[in-house]
Amino acid sequence: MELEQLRESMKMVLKETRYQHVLGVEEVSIDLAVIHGCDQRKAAIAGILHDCAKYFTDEELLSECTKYKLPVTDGERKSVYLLHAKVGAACARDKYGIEDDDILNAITYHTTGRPGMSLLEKIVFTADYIEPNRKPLPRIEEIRKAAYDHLDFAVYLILENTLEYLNNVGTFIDTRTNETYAYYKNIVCELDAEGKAKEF
Ligand code: DGI
Ligand code: FE
Ligand code: FE
Repeated sequence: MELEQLRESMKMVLKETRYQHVLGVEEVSIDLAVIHGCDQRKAAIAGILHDCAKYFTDEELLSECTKYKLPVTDGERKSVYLLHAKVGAACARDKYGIEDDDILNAITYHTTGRPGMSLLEKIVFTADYIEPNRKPLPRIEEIRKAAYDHLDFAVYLILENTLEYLNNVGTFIDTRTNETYAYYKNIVCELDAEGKAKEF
């Protein structure tokens, strides 16, 4: 499918505000792809489709998991909306004909991240958080700057914010989110305060 067709499909299945978010993620993903040397078309596709299952109800998400034989973790059972990421990837393949594993993984891991993400995965994870249509989030300017200068540092800051938010709300935190945070924290411990690699 052409990019415009994918956008049209999203316009049909998402609410207007969510559709604007998707266009924002597409645009920022392309920007980050240019800056960090990633495939722009893949970034655009992943950006457009990352929330394609966002409108599913909990029941639908669970039944899609059965249909596509997707395993459901304990964390996902407690916070079923987390499944919009992996169900989204299954739909991207099944309904929108996406076969590229890197794009599908970028969709699967856009909410929790995962240790050792590919460049495309980090781009979509970050673009999802910093796109201009999101309502203001703490330290957003610092995170936007980091996204352009040092992507791993941006991923770390996003996870730090997300975990603080989830802890404040008292929501159950998925093991994968904690693992991703620990992994990127370990990486940035080797960076200085500006997010630049320390010289050894
Ligand atoms: O779908 P979006 O709203 O664009 O963004 P998203 O897919 O990153 O989902 C964001 C929400 O997911 C946000 O409120 C934080 C939440 N989240 C991230 N990691 C976890 C989590 N929620 C739970 N319960 N557990 C997690 O580990
Ligand atoms: Fe999402
Ligand atoms: Fe999103």
